[in-house]
Amino acid sequence: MSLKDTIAAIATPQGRGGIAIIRVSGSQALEVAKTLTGITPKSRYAYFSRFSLNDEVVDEGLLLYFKSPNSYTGEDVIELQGHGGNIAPHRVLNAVLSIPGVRMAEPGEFTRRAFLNNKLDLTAAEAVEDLISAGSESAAKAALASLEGSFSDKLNELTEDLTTFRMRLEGCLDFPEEHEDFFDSGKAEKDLIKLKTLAETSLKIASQGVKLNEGARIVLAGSPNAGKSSLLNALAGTEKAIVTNIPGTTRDVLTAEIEINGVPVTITDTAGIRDTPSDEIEAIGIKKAINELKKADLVLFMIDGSSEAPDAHATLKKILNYEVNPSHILIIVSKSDKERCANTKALLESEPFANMPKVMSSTKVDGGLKELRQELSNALGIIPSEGVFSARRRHTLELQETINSIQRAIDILETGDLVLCAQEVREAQDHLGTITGKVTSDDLLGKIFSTFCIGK
Ligand SMILES: Nc1nc2c(ncn2[C@@H]2O[C@H](COP(=O)(O)OP(=O)(O)OP(=O)(O)O)[C@@H](O)[C@H]2O)c(=O)[nH]1
Ligand SMILES: [Mg+2]
Repeated sequence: MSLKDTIAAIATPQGRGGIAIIRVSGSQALEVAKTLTGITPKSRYAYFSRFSLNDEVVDEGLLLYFKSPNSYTGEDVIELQGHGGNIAPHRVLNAVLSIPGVRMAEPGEFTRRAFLNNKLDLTAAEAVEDLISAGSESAAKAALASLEGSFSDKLNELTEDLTTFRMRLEGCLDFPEEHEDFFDSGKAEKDLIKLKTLAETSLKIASQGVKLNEGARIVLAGSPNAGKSSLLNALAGTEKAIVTNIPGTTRDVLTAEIEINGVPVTITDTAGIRDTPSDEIEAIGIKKAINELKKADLVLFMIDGSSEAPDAHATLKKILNYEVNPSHILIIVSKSDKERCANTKALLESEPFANMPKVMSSTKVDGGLKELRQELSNALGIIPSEGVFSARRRHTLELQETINSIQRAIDILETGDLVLCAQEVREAQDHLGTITGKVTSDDLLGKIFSTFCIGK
Protein backbone atom coordinates (compact mmCIF):
# COMPACT_ATOMS: atom_id res chain seq x y z
CA MET A 1 0.00 0.00 0.00
CA SER A 2 1.67 3.21 -1.13
CA LEU A 3 0.62 6.63 -0.02
CA LYS A 4 1.61 7.93 -3.43
CA ASP A 5 -1.17 6.02 -5.21
CA THR A 6 -4.38 7.73 -6.11
CA ILE A 7 -7.21 6.04 -4.24
CA ALA A 8 -10.92 5.74 -4.92
CA ALA A 9 -13.98 4.37 -3.15
CA ILE A 10 -17.73 4.72 -2.91
CA ALA A 11 -18.25 6.96 0.14
CA THR A 12 -22.00 6.40 0.53
CA PRO A 13 -23.71 3.26 1.86
CA GLN A 14 -24.73 0.30 -0.27
CA GLY A 15 -28.30 -0.06 -1.43
CA ARG A 16 -31.08 2.07 -2.90
CA GLY A 17 -30.65 5.80 -2.42
CA GLY A 18 -30.90 9.04 -4.33
CA ILE A 19 -27.23 9.83 -4.64
CA ALA A 20 -23.96 7.93 -4.37
CA ILE A 21 -20.61 9.64 -4.03
CA ILE A 22 -17.40 8.25 -5.47
CA ARG A 23 -14.42 9.90 -3.89
CA VAL A 24 -10.96 10.04 -5.46
CA SER A 25 -7.85 11.34 -3.69
CA GLY A 26 -4.28 11.73 -4.90
CA SER A 27 -2.14 13.26 -7.59
CA GLN A 28 -4.20 11.74 -10.42
CA ALA A 29 -7.58 12.97 -9.17
CA LEU A 30 -7.71 15.78 -11.69
CA GLU A 31 -6.80 13.40 -14.51
CA VAL A 32 -9.68 11.12 -13.46
CA ALA A 33 -12.04 14.10 -13.66
CA LYS A 34 -10.78 15.03 -17.12
CA THR A 35 -10.94 11.45 -18.42
CA LEU A 36 -14.49 10.85 -17.24
CA THR A 37 -16.04 14.26 -17.91
CA GLY A 38 -13.73 16.07 -20.31
CA ILE A 39 -13.77 18.98 -17.87
CA THR A 40 -10.79 20.64 -16.18
CA PRO A 41 -12.57 21.75 -13.04
CA LYS A 42 -11.84 24.82 -10.94
CA SER A 43 -11.36 24.11 -7.25
CA ARG A 44 -14.58 24.24 -5.21
CA TYR A 45 -16.87 24.51 -8.25
CA ALA A 46 -19.60 22.02 -9.12
CA TYR A 47 -20.18 20.84 -12.69
CA PHE A 48 -23.06 18.80 -14.04
CA SER A 49 -21.68 16.28 -16.51
CA ARG A 50 -21.88 12.84 -18.04
CA PHE A 51 -19.36 10.37 -16.63
CA SER A 52 -18.09 8.31 -19.53
CA LEU A 53 -15.25 6.03 -20.39
CA ASN A 54 -14.22 5.11 -23.96
CA ASP A 55 -17.40 6.72 -25.32
CA GLU A 56 -19.65 4.72 -23.01
CA VAL A 57 -21.73 6.76 -20.58
CA VAL A 58 -21.55 5.07 -17.17
CA ASP A 59 -23.67 7.64 -15.27
CA GLU A 60 -24.26 11.36 -14.99
CA GLY A 61 -24.15 13.75 -12.07
CA LEU A 62 -22.03 16.37 -10.33
CA LEU A 63 -18.28 16.71 -10.40
CA LEU A 64 -16.60 18.57 -7.55
CA TYR A 65 -12.92 19.37 -7.17
CA PHE A 66 -11.01 20.23 -3.98
CA LYS A 67 -7.49 21.33 -4.77
CA SER A 68 -4.67 20.28 -2.42
CA PRO A 69 -4.13 21.21 0.38
CA ASN A 70 -7.71 22.45 0.92
CA SER A 71 -9.42 19.08 0.93
CA TYR A 72 -10.34 16.40 3.46
CA THR A 73 -7.16 14.40 2.84
CA GLY A 74 -4.94 17.38 2.06
CA GLU A 75 -4.39 15.91 -1.43
CA ASP A 76 -6.20 16.72 -4.67
CA VAL A 77 -9.71 15.28 -4.23
CA ILE A 78 -12.60 14.91 -6.64
CA GLU A 79 -16.09 13.74 -5.92
CA LEU A 80 -18.36 12.21 -8.53
CA GLN A 81 -21.91 12.46 -7.26
CA GLY A 82 -23.96 10.07 -9.35
CA HIS A 83 -27.07 7.98 -8.88
CA GLY A 84 -27.46 5.65 -5.92
CA GLY A 85 -28.52 2.01 -6.04
CA ASN A 86 -26.74 -1.28 -6.28
CA ILE A 87 -25.29 -0.92 -9.79
CA ALA A 88 -24.79 2.71 -10.88
CA PRO A 89 -22.13 3.65 -8.27
CA HIS A 90 -20.10 0.53 -9.10
CA ARG A 91 -20.15 1.41 -12.81
CA VAL A 92 -18.61 4.79 -11.98
CA LEU A 93 -16.12 3.28 -9.52
CA ASN A 94 -15.02 0.65 -12.06
CA ALA A 95 -14.49 3.36 -14.66
CA VAL A 96 -12.36 5.31 -12.18
CA LEU A 97 -10.35 2.22 -11.20
CA SER A 98 -9.66 1.36 -14.84
CA ILE A 99 -7.45 4.46 -15.09
CA PRO A 100 -3.83 3.31 -14.57
CA GLY A 101 -2.36 4.30 -11.21
CA VAL A 102 -5.71 4.51 -9.43
CA ARG A 103 -6.53 1.82 -6.92
CA MET A 104 -9.29 0.96 -4.46
CA ALA A 105 -8.89 2.71 -1.09
CA GLU A 106 -8.21 0.63 2.03
CA PRO A 107 -10.63 1.01 4.97
CA GLY A 108 -10.07 4.43 6.57
CA GLU A 109 -7.37 5.37 4.07
CA PHE A 110 -8.84 8.81 3.28
CA THR A 111 -8.79 9.69 6.98
CA ARG A 112 -5.35 8.12 7.44
CA ARG A 113 -4.03 10.42 4.71
CA ALA A 114 -5.79 13.38 6.33
CA PHE A 115 -3.97 12.50 9.58
CA LEU A 116 -0.60 12.03 7.88
CA ASN A 117 -1.07 15.38 6.10
CA ASN A 118 -1.82 17.07 9.45
CA LYS A 119 -5.43 17.88 8.59
CA LEU A 120 -6.54 16.39 11.91
CA ASP A 121 -4.92 14.71 14.90
CA LEU A 122 -5.46 11.10 15.86
CA THR A 123 -8.27 11.74 18.37
CA ALA A 124 -10.18 13.70 15.73
CA ALA A 125 -9.53 10.99 13.10
CA GLU A 126 -10.91 8.36 15.48
CA ALA A 127 -13.86 10.63 16.24
CA VAL A 128 -14.79 10.61 12.54
CA GLU A 129 -15.38 6.85 12.72
CA ASP A 130 -17.05 7.15 16.13
CA LEU A 131 -19.49 9.70 14.71
CA ILE A 132 -20.33 7.38 11.82
CA SER A 133 -20.99 4.45 14.15
CA ALA A 134 -22.61 6.43 17.01
CA GLY A 135 -25.40 4.43 18.64
CA SER A 136 -27.20 7.32 20.33
CA GLU A 137 -27.73 11.05 20.06
CA SER A 138 -25.38 11.63 23.02
CA ALA A 139 -22.70 9.42 21.46
CA ALA A 140 -22.93 11.42 18.22
CA LYS A 141 -22.69 14.71 20.12
CA ALA A 142 -19.62 13.48 22.01
CA ALA A 143 -17.94 12.27 18.81
CA LEU A 144 -18.55 15.65 17.20
CA ALA A 145 -17.03 17.37 20.23
CA SER A 146 -13.89 15.25 19.82
CA LEU A 147 -13.84 15.87 16.09
CA GLU A 148 -13.95 19.60 16.77
CA GLY A 149 -11.00 19.33 19.12
CA SER A 150 -12.47 19.25 22.67
CA PHE A 151 -10.37 16.24 23.60
CA SER A 152 -7.15 17.27 21.84
CA ASP A 153 -7.39 20.82 23.26
CA LYS A 154 -7.34 19.36 26.76
CA LEU A 155 -4.43 17.05 25.92
CA ASN A 156 -2.45 19.80 24.20
CA GLU A 157 -2.95 22.11 27.18
CA LEU A 158 -1.65 19.43 29.50
CA THR A 159 1.30 18.69 27.19
CA GLU A 160 2.23 22.39 27.08
CA ASP A 161 2.11 22.64 30.88
CA LEU A 162 4.30 19.54 31.16
CA THR A 163 6.76 21.08 28.69
CA THR A 164 6.94 24.32 30.70
CA PHE A 165 7.52 22.30 33.85
CA ARG A 166 10.27 20.27 32.25
CA MET A 167 11.98 23.39 30.92
CA ARG A 168 12.12 24.81 34.46
CA LEU A 169 13.36 21.51 35.79
CA GLU A 170 16.09 21.36 33.18
CA GLY A 171 16.85 25.02 33.90
CA CYS A 172 17.43 24.03 37.53
CA LEU A 173 19.90 21.38 36.45
CA ASP A 174 21.83 23.82 34.28
CA PHE A 175 21.59 26.97 36.45
CA PRO A 176 20.63 25.87 39.97
CA GLU A 177 21.13 29.27 41.62
CA GLU A 178 18.63 31.00 39.29
CA HIS A 179 15.84 28.57 40.05
CA GLU A 180 16.18 28.06 43.77
CA ASP A 181 12.66 29.26 44.57
CA PHE A 182 11.22 26.55 42.33
CA PHE A 183 12.08 23.97 44.92
CA ASP A 184 12.38 26.02 48.09
CA SER A 185 8.73 27.03 47.99
CA GLY A 186 7.66 23.52 47.09
CA LYS A 187 6.34 25.00 43.85
CA ALA A 188 7.53 22.09 41.75
CA GLU A 189 5.49 19.62 43.77
CA LYS A 190 2.41 21.85 43.72
CA ASP A 191 2.74 22.23 39.94
CA LEU A 192 2.98 18.48 39.43
CA ILE A 193 -0.01 17.81 41.67
CA LYS A 194 -2.00 20.35 39.63
CA LEU A 195 -0.98 18.62 36.41
CA LYS A 196 -1.96 15.25 37.82
CA THR A 197 -5.38 16.60 38.76
CA LEU A 198 -5.82 17.94 35.21
CA ALA A 199 -4.96 14.52 33.80
CA GLU A 200 -7.38 12.85 36.21
CA THR A 201 -10.21 15.16 35.13
CA SER A 202 -9.54 14.33 31.48
CA LEU A 203 -9.50 10.62 32.33
CA LYS A 204 -12.87 10.91 34.07
CA ILE A 205 -14.46 12.60 31.06
CA ALA A 206 -12.73 10.23 28.63
CA SER A 207 -14.05 7.20 30.57
CA GLN A 208 -17.60 8.47 30.04
CA GLY A 209 -16.70 9.04 26.40
CA VAL A 210 -15.65 5.40 26.10
CA LYS A 211 -19.02 4.30 27.52
CA LEU A 212 -20.90 6.43 24.99
CA ASN A 213 -18.77 5.04 22.24
CA GLU A 214 -18.77 1.37 23.07
CA GLY A 215 -22.19 1.17 24.67
CA ALA A 216 -22.88 -1.53 27.24
CA ARG A 217 -24.34 -5.02 27.33
CA ILE A 218 -26.89 -6.07 29.89
CA VAL A 219 -27.99 -9.70 30.07
CA LEU A 220 -31.13 -10.89 31.85
CA ALA A 221 -30.77 -14.20 33.64
CA GLY A 222 -32.53 -16.26 36.26
CA SER A 223 -34.97 -19.08 36.74
CA PRO A 224 -37.84 -19.66 34.31
CA ASN A 225 -40.88 -17.43 34.87
CA ALA A 226 -38.95 -14.85 36.91
CA GLY A 227 -40.16 -12.07 34.59
CA LYS A 228 -37.09 -11.58 32.35
CA SER A 229 -38.94 -11.22 29.05
CA SER A 230 -41.49 -8.88 30.66
CA LEU A 231 -38.63 -6.67 31.82
CA LEU A 232 -36.99 -6.66 28.37
CA ASN A 233 -40.32 -5.57 26.84
CA ALA A 234 -40.86 -2.89 29.47
CA LEU A 235 -37.35 -1.43 29.09
CA ALA A 236 -37.48 -1.57 25.29
CA GLY A 237 -41.02 -0.18 25.20
CA THR A 238 -42.17 -2.87 22.73
CA GLU A 239 -43.64 -6.33 22.96
CA LYS A 240 -40.49 -7.90 21.54
CA ALA A 241 -40.41 -11.08 23.58
CA ILE A 242 -43.19 -13.60 24.13
CA VAL A 243 -44.45 -13.55 27.71
CA THR A 244 -46.55 -16.36 29.19
CA ASN A 245 -46.95 -17.88 32.61
CA ILE A 246 -45.50 -21.14 31.28
CA PRO A 247 -41.96 -21.65 32.64
CA GLY A 248 -39.50 -22.12 29.78
CA THR A 249 -41.22 -19.73 27.35
CA THR A 250 -38.05 -18.08 26.09
CA ARG A 251 -35.74 -20.40 24.22
CA ASP A 252 -33.61 -18.28 21.96
CA VAL A 253 -31.49 -15.25 22.72
CA LEU A 254 -33.35 -11.99 22.02
CA THR A 255 -31.90 -8.50 22.06
CA ALA A 256 -33.23 -4.96 22.16
CA GLU A 257 -31.42 -1.65 21.91
CA ILE A 258 -32.19 0.83 24.66
CA GLU A 259 -30.56 4.00 25.96
CA ILE A 260 -29.56 4.69 29.54
CA ASN A 261 -28.63 8.31 30.15
CA GLY A 262 -27.53 8.61 26.55
CA VAL A 263 -25.43 5.44 26.55
CA PRO A 264 -26.53 2.89 23.93
CA VAL A 265 -27.22 -0.38 25.71
CA THR A 266 -27.93 -3.79 24.21
CA ILE A 267 -30.20 -5.73 26.50
CA THR A 268 -30.41 -9.48 26.03
CA ASP A 269 -33.18 -11.80 27.15
CA THR A 270 -32.30 -15.44 27.66
CA ALA A 271 -33.90 -18.74 28.48
CA GLY A 272 -34.48 -19.30 32.19
CA ILE A 273 -31.72 -21.46 33.62
CA ARG A 274 -32.84 -24.77 35.17
CA ASP A 275 -31.45 -28.29 35.48
CA THR A 276 -34.53 -29.93 34.02
CA PRO A 277 -35.29 -28.38 30.63
CA SER A 278 -38.58 -29.58 29.16
CA ASP A 279 -37.01 -30.51 25.82
CA GLU A 280 -33.88 -30.31 23.69
CA ILE A 281 -34.77 -26.85 22.39
CA GLU A 282 -34.89 -25.40 25.89
CA ALA A 283 -31.61 -27.15 26.76
CA ILE A 284 -29.91 -25.45 23.79
CA GLY A 285 -31.47 -22.14 24.89
CA ILE A 286 -29.95 -22.54 28.35
CA LYS A 287 -26.50 -23.16 26.83
CA LYS A 288 -26.91 -20.01 24.75
CA ALA A 289 -27.96 -18.08 27.86
CA ILE A 290 -24.77 -19.07 29.63
CA ASN A 291 -22.70 -17.94 26.64
CA GLU A 292 -24.33 -14.54 26.74
CA LEU A 293 -23.50 -14.13 30.42
CA LYS A 294 -19.79 -14.18 29.66
CA LYS A 295 -20.13 -11.14 27.38
CA ALA A 296 -22.16 -9.02 29.77
CA ASP A 297 -21.06 -5.77 31.41
CA LEU A 298 -23.95 -6.29 33.79
CA VAL A 299 -26.02 -9.38 34.56
CA LEU A 300 -29.50 -8.80 35.94
CA PHE A 301 -30.20 -11.88 38.00
CA MET A 302 -33.98 -12.01 38.37
CA ILE A 303 -35.73 -13.63 41.27
CA ASP A 304 -39.52 -13.65 41.51
CA GLY A 305 -40.08 -12.09 44.93
CA SER A 306 -43.66 -13.29 45.08
CA SER A 307 -43.00 -17.02 44.90
CA GLU A 308 -40.71 -19.65 46.32
CA ALA A 309 -37.27 -19.58 44.73
CA PRO A 310 -35.75 -22.91 45.73
CA ASP A 311 -33.25 -22.92 42.83
CA ALA A 312 -32.04 -19.32 43.17
CA HIS A 313 -28.89 -20.16 45.10
CA ALA A 314 -27.89 -23.04 42.84
CA THR A 315 -28.54 -20.96 39.72
CA LEU A 316 -26.43 -18.08 41.03
CA LYS A 317 -23.61 -20.52 41.78
CA LYS A 318 -23.86 -21.81 38.23
CA ILE A 319 -23.61 -18.30 36.84
CA LEU A 320 -20.57 -17.53 38.96
CA ASN A 321 -18.95 -20.71 37.66
CA TYR A 322 -19.16 -19.27 34.14
CA GLU A 323 -16.57 -16.52 34.59
CA VAL A 324 -19.14 -13.92 35.57
CA ASN A 325 -17.60 -11.33 37.85
CA PRO A 326 -19.74 -11.16 41.05
CA SER A 327 -19.47 -7.37 41.03
CA HIS A 328 -21.18 -7.37 37.63
CA ILE A 329 -24.36 -8.91 39.02
CA LEU A 330 -27.39 -6.95 40.13
CA ILE A 331 -30.20 -8.90 41.80
CA ILE A 332 -33.65 -7.91 40.56
CA VAL A 333 -36.48 -8.89 42.87
CA SER A 334 -39.38 -8.94 40.41
CA LYS A 335 -43.16 -8.76 40.71
CA SER A 336 -43.01 -6.29 43.60
CA ASP A 337 -46.68 -5.46 42.99
CA LYS A 338 -47.56 -8.88 44.42
CA GLU A 339 -47.35 -10.01 48.00
CA ARG A 340 -43.83 -11.06 48.93
CA CYS A 341 -43.05 -14.66 49.66
CA ALA A 342 -41.68 -14.90 53.21
CA ASN A 343 -39.25 -17.71 52.35
CA THR A 344 -37.79 -15.84 49.38
CA LYS A 345 -37.48 -12.71 51.50
CA ALA A 346 -35.51 -14.70 54.08
CA LEU A 347 -33.40 -16.26 51.33
CA LEU A 348 -32.47 -12.82 50.00
CA GLU A 349 -31.46 -11.72 53.49
CA SER A 350 -29.11 -14.67 53.84
CA GLU A 351 -25.71 -15.32 52.26
CA PRO A 352 -24.67 -15.02 49.47
CA PHE A 353 -27.53 -12.70 48.55
CA ALA A 354 -27.39 -10.54 51.70
CA ASN A 355 -24.41 -8.50 50.53
CA MET A 356 -25.30 -8.28 46.86
CA PRO A 357 -26.95 -5.13 45.48
CA LYS A 358 -30.71 -5.64 45.01
CA VAL A 359 -33.49 -3.70 43.33
CA MET A 360 -37.23 -4.28 43.43
CA SER A 361 -39.12 -4.10 40.14
CA SER A 362 -42.57 -4.47 38.73
CA THR A 363 -43.63 -4.34 35.11
CA LYS A 364 -47.30 -4.29 36.06
CA VAL A 365 -47.59 -0.95 37.84
CA ASP A 366 -46.70 2.60 36.81
CA GLY A 367 -43.33 3.64 38.15
CA GLY A 368 -42.43 0.01 38.93
CA LEU A 369 -39.10 0.42 37.10
CA LYS A 370 -38.10 3.87 38.37
CA GLU A 371 -35.58 2.64 40.92
CA LEU A 372 -34.29 0.01 38.50
CA ARG A 373 -33.54 2.55 35.74
CA GLN A 374 -31.47 4.64 38.15
CA GLU A 375 -29.67 1.57 39.48
CA LEU A 376 -28.81 0.40 35.96
CA SER A 377 -27.15 3.73 35.31
CA ASN A 378 -25.18 3.49 38.58
CA ALA A 379 -24.20 -0.13 38.07
CA LEU A 380 -22.84 0.67 34.58
CA GLY A 381 -20.95 3.64 36.03
CA ILE A 382 -22.72 6.15 33.80
CA ILE A 383 -22.38 9.70 35.07
CA PRO A 384 -24.48 12.05 32.97
CA SER A 385 -22.28 15.07 32.42
CA GLU A 386 -21.99 18.01 30.09
CA GLY A 387 -19.00 18.46 27.84
CA VAL A 388 -18.29 14.77 27.28
CA PHE A 389 -16.12 13.99 24.28
CA SER A 390 -15.92 10.57 22.70
CA ALA A 391 -12.91 8.49 23.57
CA ARG A 392 -11.58 4.99 23.22
CA ARG A 393 -10.06 2.48 25.56
CA ARG A 394 -6.56 3.11 24.24
CA HIS A 395 -6.98 6.78 25.26
CA THR A 396 -7.97 5.98 28.82
CA LEU A 397 -5.10 3.50 29.15
CA GLU A 398 -2.59 6.13 27.99
CA LEU A 399 -4.13 8.76 30.28
CA GLN A 400 -3.77 6.36 33.20
CA GLU A 401 -0.10 5.87 32.24
CA THR A 402 0.30 9.66 32.10
CA ILE A 403 -1.06 9.94 35.64
CA ASN A 404 1.23 7.13 36.82
CA SER A 405 4.27 8.89 35.33
CA ILE A 406 3.36 12.21 36.96
CA GLN A 407 2.87 10.43 40.29
CA ARG A 408 6.31 8.84 39.95
CA ALA A 409 7.77 12.28 39.15
CA ILE A 410 6.18 13.62 42.36
CA ASP A 411 7.66 10.76 44.39
CA ILE A 412 11.11 11.25 42.84
CA LEU A 413 11.08 15.01 43.60
CA GLU A 414 11.49 14.16 47.29
CA THR A 415 14.69 12.25 46.57
CA GLY A 416 16.10 15.29 44.75
CA ASP A 417 16.97 13.29 41.61
CA LEU A 418 15.93 15.91 39.09
CA VAL A 419 17.25 14.00 36.07
CA LEU A 420 15.00 11.05 36.85
CA CYS A 421 12.11 13.38 37.59
CA ALA A 422 12.50 15.07 34.19
CA GLN A 423 12.56 11.64 32.58
CA GLU A 424 9.19 10.72 34.13
CA VAL A 425 7.68 14.01 32.95
CA ARG A 426 8.98 13.24 29.46
CA GLU A 427 7.26 9.84 29.66
CA ALA A 428 4.01 11.48 30.67
CA GLN A 429 4.29 13.67 27.58
CA ASP A 430 4.97 10.67 25.36
CA HIS A 431 1.83 8.93 26.62
CA LEU A 432 -0.21 12.01 25.76
CA GLY A 433 1.53 12.16 22.39
CA THR A 434 0.44 8.57 21.67
CA ILE A 435 -3.18 9.65 22.12
CA THR A 436 -3.00 12.62 19.77
CA GLY A 437 -0.71 10.88 17.29
CA LYS A 438 2.39 13.02 17.87
CA VAL A 439 4.16 9.87 18.98
CA THR A 440 3.02 7.01 16.82
CA SER A 441 3.91 3.82 14.98
CA ASP A 442 2.71 2.23 11.74
CA ASP A 443 1.34 -0.68 13.77
CA LEU A 444 -0.86 1.59 15.85
CA LEU A 445 -2.11 3.46 12.78
CA GLY A 446 -2.80 0.18 11.00
CA LYS A 447 -4.82 -1.04 13.96
CA ILE A 448 -6.84 2.17 14.22
CA PHE A 449 -7.65 2.74 10.57
CA SER A 450 -8.36 -0.88 9.64
CA THR A 451 -11.60 -0.67 11.65
CA PHE A 452 -12.87 2.28 9.59
CA CYS A 453 -15.31 1.92 6.75
CA ILE A 454 -14.11 2.05 3.16
CA GLY A 455 -14.61 5.48 1.66
CA LYS A 456 -13.85 7.36 4.88
N1 LIG B 1 -47.63 -9.43 38.81
C1 LIG B 1 -46.59 -9.44 38.01
N2 LIG B 1 -46.43 -10.42 37.09
C2 LIG B 1 -45.36 -10.39 36.27
C3 LIG B 1 -44.39 -9.37 36.36
N3 LIG B 1 -43.42 -9.64 35.42
C4 LIG B 1 -43.80 -10.76 34.79
N4 LIG B 1 -44.97 -11.23 35.29
C5 LIG B 1 -45.67 -12.43 34.86
O1 LIG B 1 -44.83 -13.56 35.09
C6 LIG B 1 -45.00 -14.54 34.06
C7 LIG B 1 -43.66 -14.90 33.45
O2 LIG B 1 -43.14 -13.74 32.81
P1 LIG B 1 -42.01 -13.82 31.71
O3 LIG B 1 -41.61 -12.42 31.45
O4 LIG B 1 -42.46 -14.63 30.55
O5 LIG B 1 -40.88 -14.59 32.49
P2 LIG B 1 -39.49 -15.15 31.96
O6 LIG B 1 -38.53 -14.99 33.06
O7 LIG B 1 -39.16 -14.55 30.67
O8 LIG B 1 -39.78 -16.68 31.79
P3 LIG B 1 -39.03 -17.77 30.84
O9 LIG B 1 -38.97 -17.22 29.47
O10 LIG B 1 -39.92 -18.94 30.94
O11 LIG B 1 -37.71 -18.04 31.43
C8 LIG B 1 -45.98 -13.93 33.07
O12 LIG B 1 -47.27 -14.44 33.34
C9 LIG B 1 -45.93 -12.44 33.38
O13 LIG B 1 -47.13 -11.76 33.05
C10 LIG B 1 -44.58 -8.35 37.34
O14 LIG B 1 -43.77 -7.41 37.50
N5 LIG B 1 -45.67 -8.43 38.14
MG1 LIG C 1 -38.83 -15.33 28.87
